[in-house]
Amino acid sequence: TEVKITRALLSVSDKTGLTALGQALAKHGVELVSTGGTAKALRDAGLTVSDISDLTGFPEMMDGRVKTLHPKVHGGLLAVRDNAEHLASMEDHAILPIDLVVVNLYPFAQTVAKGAERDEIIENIDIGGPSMVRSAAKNHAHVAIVTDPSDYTELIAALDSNNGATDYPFRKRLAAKAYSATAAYDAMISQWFQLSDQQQAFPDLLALTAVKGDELRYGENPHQQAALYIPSGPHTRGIAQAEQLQGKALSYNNYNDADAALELVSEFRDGPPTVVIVKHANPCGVATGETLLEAYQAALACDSVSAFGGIIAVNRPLDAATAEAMSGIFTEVVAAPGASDEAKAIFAKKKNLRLLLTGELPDATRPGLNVKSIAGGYLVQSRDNGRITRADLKQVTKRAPTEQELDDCLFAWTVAKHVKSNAIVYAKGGATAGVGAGQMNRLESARIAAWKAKDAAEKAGWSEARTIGSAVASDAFFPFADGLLAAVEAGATAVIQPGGSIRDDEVIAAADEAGLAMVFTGMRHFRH
Ligand code: 93A
Repeated sequence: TEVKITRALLSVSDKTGLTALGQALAKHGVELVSTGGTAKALRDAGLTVSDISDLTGFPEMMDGRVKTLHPKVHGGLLAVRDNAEHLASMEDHAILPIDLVVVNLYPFAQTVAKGAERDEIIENIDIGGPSMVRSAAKNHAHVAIVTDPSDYTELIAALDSNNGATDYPFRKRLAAKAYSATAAYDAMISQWFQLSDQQQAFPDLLALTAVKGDELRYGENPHQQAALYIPSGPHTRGIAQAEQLQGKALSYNNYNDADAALELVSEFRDGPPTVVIVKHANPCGVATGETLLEAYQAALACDSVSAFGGIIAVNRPLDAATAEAMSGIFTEVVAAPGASDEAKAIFAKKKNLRLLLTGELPDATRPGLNVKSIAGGYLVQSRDNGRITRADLKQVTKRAPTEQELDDCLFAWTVAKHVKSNAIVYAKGGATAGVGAGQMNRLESARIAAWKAKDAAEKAGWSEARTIGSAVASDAFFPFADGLLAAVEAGATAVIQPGGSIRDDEVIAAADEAGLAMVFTGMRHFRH
């Protein structure tokens, strides 16, 4: 079962570890044959290599589409070495045996993930590579096939301990891995082809083939089982990839809440210091400030009761003063792009707090997908990456909003996008004043948000609720004037909402009557 390697064909896109492997093979007297880029890399490292075109007698042609697709290659891979007829054919056609193939394929998934044009993606469908992999793996009785650079070390060790030969069990294992690699590669390509032209703009769909990662202690409730799955295809770096510095493993609910917090704070990636506090996947306090500490204090003041046991995300590396302030109440998770050594030391004393370092925050405007399971199927939609700027706003009331009102409108709108519908958010001075989430009618969300703001003012000892002089955002249009009137009653002076109700005229009239400034966004942000 031992096969001494005399000739190896190397053709790799990922050139990791190639030189060391080439040197090891040369040491065992193996003749190296390679395709263009691989041959160049080996030669640059001082190794002797023959070109595939010398072996086939054909030039590499058609932009490299035809390089190794030739009977001299596939005959050399597929010939059964103890079959007289096969040997005669080799003799007749001057086909040389190839005993080792080292191939990794054109980076199809990476090309999709980087958002390449269609033509470039198509060009990255490897044909010759998988063909060689499959030929060599079929003939594993005689040929070794290596498809993963992380197997080079084992191959080199095997050759060193075996006088330049491979044994059957090793070749069989490599063959199994090789077919897995080509199967996964083709599955990925097939998935991409199944997407509509429009969907192909969302490479995350390829991520639907996820692999099981950590088992979670339980699901949303203790009687439910749960696990975290990480996409095998290209995907965004998110909360699932964050580095956990301390504390016990995250639970299902922790992941869900930390994701909500990170997604919202990412809206402020290029903004001033911002802090988001989340409970049950809804923000209960969001604020910007001159410093993170200031932002944290303002976010906490919005709803200090709900913030207990909350999940915090910030858009700046954590500093000591903010970490110290956060240590004041029980917090489940803090997610930050980074943290100073002092901040880490402060949190190290809070054994139950989980500190997650995310690195650079994700781009909130990236394309992507949301997947939700329903009985018997999945609902898949592009993620809500819609964003409104000042230029998109349409003034619909007689009074125009002031600069401060406009800022507060846009801030409240951004937060409302991340609040479960029906969502009503009051904001003032770059901080939420009251959040009404998840009610079955808009009026109730408006009332709850106002009531919470009043409660917060009492707790903080302020003379009045921060809804006085605030801007209010509604994630969808006000179907009647009543929701808007509740906001007037709470003291809001500016309103931001999508517009588009058949009763817009009534709502605008009520706003004018109350002296409000109202702008329409023309975009809705339902979230369920
Ligand atoms: O375009 S191909 O499908 N046609 C071929 O005949 C062929 N032979 C090898 N792609 C082909 N390859 C691939 O080229 C290999 O799978 C490998 O990924 C890549 C190595 O090219 P180079 O050595 O020029 O960097």
